[in-house]
Amino acid sequence: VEGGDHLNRELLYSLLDSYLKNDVVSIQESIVHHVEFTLARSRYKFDNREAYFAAAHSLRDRLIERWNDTQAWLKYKDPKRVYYLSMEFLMGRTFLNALHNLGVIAPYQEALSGLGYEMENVQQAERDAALGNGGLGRLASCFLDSMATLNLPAWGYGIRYEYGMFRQVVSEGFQKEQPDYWLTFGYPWEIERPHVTYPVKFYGHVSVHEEGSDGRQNFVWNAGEEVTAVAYDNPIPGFKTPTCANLRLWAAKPCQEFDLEAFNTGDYVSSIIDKQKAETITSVLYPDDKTFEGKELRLKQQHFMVSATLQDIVRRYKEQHKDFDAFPEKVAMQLNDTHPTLGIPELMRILMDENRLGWTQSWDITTKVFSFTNHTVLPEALEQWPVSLVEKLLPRHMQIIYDINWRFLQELQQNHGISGDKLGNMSIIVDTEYGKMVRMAYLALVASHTVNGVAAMHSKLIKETIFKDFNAIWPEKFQNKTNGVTQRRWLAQCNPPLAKLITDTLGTEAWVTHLDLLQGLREHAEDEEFQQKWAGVKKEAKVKLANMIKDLSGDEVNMEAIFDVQVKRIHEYKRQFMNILSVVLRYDRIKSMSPEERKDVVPRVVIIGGKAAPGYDLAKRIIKLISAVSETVNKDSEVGDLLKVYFVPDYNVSLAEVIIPGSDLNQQISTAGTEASGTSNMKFAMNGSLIIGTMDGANVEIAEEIGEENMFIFGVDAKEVPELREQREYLQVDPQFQHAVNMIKNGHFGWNDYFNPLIDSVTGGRDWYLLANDFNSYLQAQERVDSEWRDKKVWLKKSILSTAGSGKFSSDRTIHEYAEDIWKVEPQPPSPPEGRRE
Ligand code: AZC
Repeated sequence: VEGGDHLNRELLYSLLDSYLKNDVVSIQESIVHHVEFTLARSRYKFDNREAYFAAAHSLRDRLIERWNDTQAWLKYKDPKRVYYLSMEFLMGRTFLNALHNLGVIAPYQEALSGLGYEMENVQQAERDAALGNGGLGRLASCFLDSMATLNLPAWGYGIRYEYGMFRQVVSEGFQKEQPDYWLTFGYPWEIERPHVTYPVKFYGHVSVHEEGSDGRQNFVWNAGEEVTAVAYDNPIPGFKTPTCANLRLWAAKPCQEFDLEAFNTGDYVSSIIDKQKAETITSVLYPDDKTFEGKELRLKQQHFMVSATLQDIVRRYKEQHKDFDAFPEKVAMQLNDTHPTLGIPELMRILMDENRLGWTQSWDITTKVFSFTNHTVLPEALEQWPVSLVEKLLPRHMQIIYDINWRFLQELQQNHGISGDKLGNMSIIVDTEYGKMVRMAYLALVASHTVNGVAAMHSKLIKETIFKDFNAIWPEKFQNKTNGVTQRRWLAQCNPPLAKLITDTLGTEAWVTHLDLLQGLREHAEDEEFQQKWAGVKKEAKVKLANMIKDLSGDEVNMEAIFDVQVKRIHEYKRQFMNILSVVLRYDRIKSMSPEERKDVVPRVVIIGGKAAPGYDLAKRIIKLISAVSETVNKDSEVGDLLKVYFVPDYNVSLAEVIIPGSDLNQQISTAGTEASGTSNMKFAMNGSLIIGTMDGANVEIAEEIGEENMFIFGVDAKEVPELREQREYLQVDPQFQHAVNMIKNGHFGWNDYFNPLIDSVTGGRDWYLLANDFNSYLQAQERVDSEWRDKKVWLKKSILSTAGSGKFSSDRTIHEYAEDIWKVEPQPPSPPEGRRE
């Protein structure tokens, strides 16, 4: 269907009626068709993996119908669109999600089983798309699901890394990183767009030309290197809506025409090999989520992503508009942290140098389209690129950044009376011991109309700390958008028994798009019959998790135990070390008990998982410590079933989908003021797992919703943290903390020398994250956990209330707020012409 003025709506909707049929036989036909013609295998003999690929292709066909119609519809309507720019999308698997959102799980299940395949086994053949590190990347993926479900005219833009997040192997307790070459057997969910390509330039120099009668200066960037960006589209189906959004990921390919010269020097083979270097730009995801590393390749990746994206957005706009006047009414761009901030000078460059707009108009447009999200206050994560590097790689962008800064500093002086040190403190460019640096967060702030934090407490903190001076001059720029997660993946798909119980109890499935309805579970929280059903559902999920542990360790775990889970990236501020110290004490306490006393111990299965950044030495030692404690504890026959500890290797989205539903208790124990939001806390709460945690990030708002009395809150307040850090050296160390530390130091779990740096990091007046300080309060919270577990009714009530109170934490709510308060975009449900359909 051609877009524009001549789109025939009648035709569009007759196409909707002619969509591929979803009856079992049609699905079987399409699967078998793909076995034969896409995979070129025999339709009489194919294995689970081939069944997966064929089923995926048949589903992909159905996604493409929706994708094409949604995009044609948007082209016809030409509404304001929002583009979510992110260096990471942690998608996980797609098969079940697409089946669920299209409402075709049952017919596919039947179709597959009719052909002799178990849906469960077929699903397992899919590899995770792990193009992200952790919270920030997974949030982007949850947002895509919500944007599609809310029928927003939205696209995600990112990079198609060939190697995603590394595979973590734990060998003798040590983390080893293995490459995740996830595209080996092809990725059926992407659509290659060989015709959607853009040149992306690097290096070289800028020349100035006087042009026209007014003597206007024109800047021409003569690049030293050019690569081609090729688009790969990933359809993002909304839940039970024809809307299918798009995630466009860019891959780098060598550029055909560029430096033909090199080929004439005689060294043909070297020239080819040189060209291959282009592809390295999109070869690997940087696996560090919180420490900034000023690597040139990373800067190249960032520019590559935003340059291709902006060219694409501008091209789409220009297809339907003759000048740039309406650009801010048609385009909103969200920067997911500062990683895509180079989009700002790139848009300025495109407008000024390629479209001949003046500075004032270009700046006016730029500041109306960008908004930016900050995801952390940890200073080591803040991006600062050396001016010398930016200058070398992107000479024109560096000039533009200087200009932006110059004008900004003028404004500070003239309109805000700022001078001296304060002026220097706010400058985008700063002189440091390593030379001049570009502070990317400041650049993002100056050019964005809005900046937001990701939970109420975090949004308040950024105004008081890292962006204090900016808040003083532009308070209206600052907003909060508390994170959320998609209940489609994190409840409906990953926990079908619980989803069914909720639907049966509420008498409606509407919570799948209106999560607030979960409130309706509150009135059943103390109903004994309902509690029994709830317990049954939790048991089913625990069995799945127990099976996973069995596969991992060979152990049959005690189903009566509390399944106590901490899964997230390994980081000092997240305090996995504090968790394991309390496990050490628990172990020691059980050991010192008489057999009679042991009868009263509440059994625990402690499950910890997460990846350490490959260069993060202390985090790697924490993994080894968990493994060492696990080894000693699990084989101690005196302790037996009362305590087990497991480190789950290679924690990822698919494992999370098993671990989260199966947990009774989850740990969200970061030092107050360090975890911007957290999002697993929301997923756990939705699945009826109780939180033991600090008043940090979104835990604060979760406590408001489900009630502090239904969580196990402990630890100091964020307000107290700065002062406590000052006093660290002089504080009395908790004796139990000292005891646990000593056990490790004295070699109780072996490897004592190896753990010294870890111990040093929390003793002798260091302890930046205040483990010793919070330890006693943490142990008391753990005591409360045990005592409340003993009373099954109390626990079940709290579990039900956790789910009932998690309605606020749907990414649908978050995205709705972004759309209304920041992007000003409206839902565009593909709607039929008057009088047709429904
Ligand atoms: C994370 C935050 O640490 C986490 O608290 C938050 O829930 C998540 O973003 C989503 O907002 N941050 C990151 O993963 N990375 C960076 C650079 O902050």
